Amino acid sequence: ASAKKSSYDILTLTTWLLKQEQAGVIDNEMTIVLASISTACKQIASLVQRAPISNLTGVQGAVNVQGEDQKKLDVVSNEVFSNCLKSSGRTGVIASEEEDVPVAVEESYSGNYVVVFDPLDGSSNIDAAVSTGSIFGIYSPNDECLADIDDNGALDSIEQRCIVNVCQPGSNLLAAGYCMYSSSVIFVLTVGTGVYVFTLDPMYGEFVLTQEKVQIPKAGKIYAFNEGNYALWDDKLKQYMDSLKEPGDSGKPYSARYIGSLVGDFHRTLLYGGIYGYPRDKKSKNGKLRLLYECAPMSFIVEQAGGKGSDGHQRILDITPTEIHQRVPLYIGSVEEVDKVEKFLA
Ligand code: P6P
Repeated sequence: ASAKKSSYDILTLTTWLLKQEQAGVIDNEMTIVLASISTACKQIASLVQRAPISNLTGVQGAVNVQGEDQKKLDVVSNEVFSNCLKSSGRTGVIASEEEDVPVAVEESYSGNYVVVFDPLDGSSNIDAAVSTGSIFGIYSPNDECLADIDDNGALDSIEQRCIVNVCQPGSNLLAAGYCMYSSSVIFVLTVGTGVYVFTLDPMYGEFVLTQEKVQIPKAGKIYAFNEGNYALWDDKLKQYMDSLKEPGDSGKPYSARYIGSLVGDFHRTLLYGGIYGYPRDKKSKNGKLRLLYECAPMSFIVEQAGGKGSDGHQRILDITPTEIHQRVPLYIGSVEEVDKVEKFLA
């Protein structure tokens, strides 16, 4: 007989990971990498929540490879993420939004996963205590590609091997997730068997399972675009945007919601339905968001929830990066909403 569910039948992330390992969905090394990522996210959550107290708001005074002013917390979050991954001993290569090039991890001694991450996305919101988040994706090493190149003796430097390991299409992702630092600290994860949501219980510092096998609504009347860029958009995109403002069959136009933090806008879209978009424009020919550690992980998650991630014409997960900080336009959310914008852009 199944054991009676006690009121304390709580499933923590740690227990959930061990169950996936026991079921053969992930191996022990992946379990440890994901546990180390969740530890990094808990540390970043506490840093973010106390930023004004511990003088961690404001800029670091440096510019990153993206040409963006690094916030103090960008730098600290990157160190926290990198240190947790390195000390896990299971990662071979890490690539961060905050690092110019991928880094080979010397400390790894068992397993050599490739981890890509944006340690603190939306950090311009920190000083106003608005939602931010960490985004990550995990690959196996790109052995096939390395073998081809090795056969031709074309590859010599460690750095080049790291770049080859990292430049894989999102369809190769084994796991992806994000941690949102908001009114709750929410850890969202997929290992290819659906999307699971965990909420940090501050009473004892554990992520607790609060939603399983999330399915995004097939359609939704909320759109998240920065319409301040409207004048810079293609005419077809302007026609799409104008169409959202017409009452339409339902008699009600869409609602605009824009947090200015991909993790916050994405999480609301995942649960309520709708669409988030960061299009290309006359200034930014490929849009703003990075394929490797923003668009691909989010697209893996949304597809696992029955949604769609597109660059306006093709599936994000089918795009192979040619350089690690490559930008792509992003339209992500409910299938019917992404289909609609693709039709306008065709
Ligand atoms: P804009 C944050 O810098 C970010 O990368 C995403 O998190 C966010 O959705 C977007 O850029 C906001 O960009 O140009 O609208 O301020």
